[in-house]
Amino acid sequence: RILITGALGQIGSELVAQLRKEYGTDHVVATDIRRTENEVGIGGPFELLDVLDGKKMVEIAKKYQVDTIIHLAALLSATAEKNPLLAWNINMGGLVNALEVARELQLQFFTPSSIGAFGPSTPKDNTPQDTIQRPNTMYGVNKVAGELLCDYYFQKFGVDTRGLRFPGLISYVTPPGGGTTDYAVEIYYEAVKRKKYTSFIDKGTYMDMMYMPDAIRAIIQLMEADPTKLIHRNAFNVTAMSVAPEHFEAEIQKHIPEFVLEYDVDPARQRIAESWPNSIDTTAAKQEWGFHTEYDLSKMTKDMLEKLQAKYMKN
Ligand code: VAH
Repeated sequence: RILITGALGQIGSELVAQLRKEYGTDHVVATDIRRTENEVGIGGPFELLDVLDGKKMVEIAKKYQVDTIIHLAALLSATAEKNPLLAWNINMGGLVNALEVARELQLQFFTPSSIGAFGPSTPKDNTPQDTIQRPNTMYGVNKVAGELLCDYYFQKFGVDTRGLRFPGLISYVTPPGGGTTDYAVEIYYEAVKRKKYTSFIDKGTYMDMMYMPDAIRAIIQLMEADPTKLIHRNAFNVTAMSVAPEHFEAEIQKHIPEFVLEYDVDPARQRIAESWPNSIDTTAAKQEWGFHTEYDLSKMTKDMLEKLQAKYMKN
C-alpha cells in the first residue's frame, strides 16, 4: 500500500487517481490536512493528516501497513516567499516526519524537488544534473535541504529515497496553489473562460514546464526503476519543454484565434522566476531509468483546451 501526503493538491489529486487505477483503489491511502469536495481523495481510503503530526503519520502508516510513502504536502515558491518561516516549518518539519516514518517502518520514499532548487549562480541553460545549487528563495532552500536530507537517509539509514526536480506542472484537474509557474496553468483556464489573460510573469521569461500526465508517469516509472541502475537519487532533473509566456499565447491562438495575452508583472514572482534555470538537462534521468515525455507544447495545449472546454463550456 502507498501513503500519500498532500493528496488533494495539484500533483496528489492526479497521482492518487493513476495509482488507484494501476494498483487498485484500496492500495492507495490519500491523506491531506483537510477534506475537500475533491472526489479523488475521497474515492478510496482517506485520512485527515497534518504532516507536522509525526505521531499520527506513523499510526496511519501502521494502520494500513503501507510499504511506500509519497510525501507531497508543502508550500510552493510564491507562498513560501511570503511566509518564509512558516514554509521552513511545514516544508522541513513535514519532510523530516515523513522520512522518520520511512526509516522506522522501512518504507520506499518519494518526495518532489524542483527547478527551484537552483539559483542565480547556477548555469541557466541546459542546467546539469550535478551543479551548483545556491537558491535565493526559501522554497529553494527547502528543496536543496530536502534533497540533501533524502540522500542522507539513503546513505545513513538505507531508506530507498527517490526524487524528481519538477519543472512547472500544468494540469486541468486541480489548479496549483501559490506557485511561480501557476501563470502557465491560469492562462489556459482564462483562455477558455475569458479569451484573455494577464500574465504576472514577463514576456521572454523562460522556464521548464511539463504536462501533469508526464509528471505522474515519471514518478511511477522512477519508483519502479531497478535501484541498482540508479546513480542519482535526490533528485533527478526532469522536464518536457522550456517556454516563455509568448509561446503559450501563440499556441493557444492556434485554437482560439481571438485570445489576447497581456502583462502585469508581479515583481516578487518575476524575481523568483529569474533566479531559476531557463532549461535543464535530463540526461541522467533518461540514462538511469528511461525517463521520457509524450506531451510537447502543442499536444499539451490541444489537450488542456479540450479538457477545460468540456469542464467549463457545457453548452
Ligand atoms: C512553483 N509549481 O512554482 C512550483 C514548482 C518549478 C515550479 O516548484 O513553486
